[in-house]
Amino acid sequence: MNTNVKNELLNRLFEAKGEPVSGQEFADEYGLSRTAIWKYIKEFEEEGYEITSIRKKGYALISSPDRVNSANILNHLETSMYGRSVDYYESVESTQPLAHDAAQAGVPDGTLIVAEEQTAGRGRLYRPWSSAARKGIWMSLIIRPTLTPQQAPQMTLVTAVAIIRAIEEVTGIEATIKWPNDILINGKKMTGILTELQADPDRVKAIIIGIGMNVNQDEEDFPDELQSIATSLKIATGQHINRAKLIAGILRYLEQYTNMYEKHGFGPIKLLWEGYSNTAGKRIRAVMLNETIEGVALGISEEGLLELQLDDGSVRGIYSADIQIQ
Ligand code: BT5
Repeated sequence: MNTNVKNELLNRLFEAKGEPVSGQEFADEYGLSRTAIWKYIKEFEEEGYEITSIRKKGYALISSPDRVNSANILNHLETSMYGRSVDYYESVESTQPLAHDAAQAGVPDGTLIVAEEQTAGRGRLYRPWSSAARKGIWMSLIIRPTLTPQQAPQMTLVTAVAIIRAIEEVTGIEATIKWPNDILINGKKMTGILTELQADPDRVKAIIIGIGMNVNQDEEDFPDELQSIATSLKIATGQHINRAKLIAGILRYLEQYTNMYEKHGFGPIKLLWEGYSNTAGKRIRAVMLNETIEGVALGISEEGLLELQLDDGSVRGIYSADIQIQ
């Protein structure tokens, strides 16, 4: 089966916005038989697309299934690079190692690896990440910005701002950021970000941005241990959210903000970020691998470090930690 032709046919059906697409013309264009086109249409129907066949006119798309496949994302996509190439899976262990392999194989800037389900999704330090089938956004984006390896960790903060803006646009909800990689709604975790790097000593080769977002879970969809700490957009809004549209929104803001970061440095992002942070001015405990410290969060530095004023008045910059708000 030629997946490119199949994707193109699906794109045509989307672009026609419910008007019929001539099977005959499409078949002629690609040198295929009409039966081959009919087979593709049957496959789309098996995948959950509703298509009608209109005599002498062709095929019209009535509705598409709730999937985060390439065609559904493309239908909403307004970027020039990010998400223009999508590797879509029904179920994977984790999108993150797939993205690492793809990056090493040289896939284009902005290639997206996305799955309906992860059976071994992971967070920082290989903590498990719950990724129920068709309920959330489980994706890894491969980007190749012109940044130094030292600038790469700030991409977590760039991503957080992009996600907040996209959520606001699609659902009207204002989420908050908990440094460095959590997005919260009503104090509960709704999204986690995992930024990983492939680099030479002086040059970023690729950054893999893993995003895990709870979208359409009800409370009982979360495992017991997460019920008191996790939430989803559906729980917050009472509505089922179109995941493909949300992905397209995240990619648009992320492309825009990554360009801004490359061109103008961290300053403009820092301003946006501080507007959404829920930690500034609060007393927090920062749990790191080999120590735990307490103090008042002042904000973030130009390098993206969390600045903490300790009780003796000194200020410490923190690279990475788990934060508990006191
Ligand atoms: C994170 O780690 O928050 C980063 C999560 C990144 C997940 C994405 S999904 C696509 C890509 N592929 C992957 O395999 N991973 C990335 P961390 O800050 O370490 O938080 C992990 C902690 O969050 C866990 O120890 C749980 O307490 C909690 N947790 C697990 N699943 C959750 C969920 N679905 N919603 C909210 N909290 C969750």
